[in-house]
Amino acid sequence: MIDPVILQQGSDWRAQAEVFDEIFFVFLALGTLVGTIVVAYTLWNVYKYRDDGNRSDEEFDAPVVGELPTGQGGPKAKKLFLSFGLSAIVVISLVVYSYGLLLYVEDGPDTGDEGDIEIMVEGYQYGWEYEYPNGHTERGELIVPADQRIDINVTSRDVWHNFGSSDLRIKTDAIPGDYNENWFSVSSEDVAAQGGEATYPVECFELCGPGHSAMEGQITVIPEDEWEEWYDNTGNGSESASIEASGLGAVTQSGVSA
Ligand SMILES: [Cu+2]
Repeated sequence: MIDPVILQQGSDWRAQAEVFDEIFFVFLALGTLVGTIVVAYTLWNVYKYRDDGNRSDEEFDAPVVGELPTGQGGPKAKKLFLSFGLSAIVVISLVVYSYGLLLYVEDGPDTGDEGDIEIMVEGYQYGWEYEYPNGHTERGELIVPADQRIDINVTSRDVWHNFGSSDLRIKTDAIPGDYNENWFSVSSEDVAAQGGEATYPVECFELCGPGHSAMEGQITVIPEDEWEEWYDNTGNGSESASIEASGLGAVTQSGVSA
């Protein structure tokens, strides 16, 4: 039942949490390195050019307001342009690097011909309702399979909410009349590591009324075969039959579009 191509692709997929953790680590490491160099160099200069009372006023080359301390092409100019050049290279590299990763986060992994599972998420005062492609609805707990890209289409039936799960690093505005898309994917390794059922708390991240802080939900990820068994028993008989007949492809074909 499980397409080997999907599993193959699934192993290459990276969860949003992994991508954001990597970006965070790269920025932290680089920031620490650059910060250490800058602070150390500053302290060294503070010591080197300290006022020990032996310097005469004529020698002192004080900075002039409104002028870059280029020293007319001397060693000061080299240092100035070296530091400008290095900063530009570091900043431009970081922009290109993080923009590339954020494009992946925006688009999500390529699911090929298999499509993906699209679930409508509707916020209300105070809770979450999920609608599966076969029309089955759940409240509070969103049950999804591992190794699949799960697309969520988030909206609200009353006021502004925000559907988010910190552990999965996803957060999407829920606005009445508007549909915001996001995706997540949990590997079967993660599910196995959590004892066959991975759970992630869901919270509302937009102050929406007196019940806001209690507006919680949960994303439950179970192995794909278990999920298919569960999913086949939801919805009405005829739809379940068509899913059984043609596999998961049929599920995604009938995906909710908005
Ligand atoms: Cu809310």
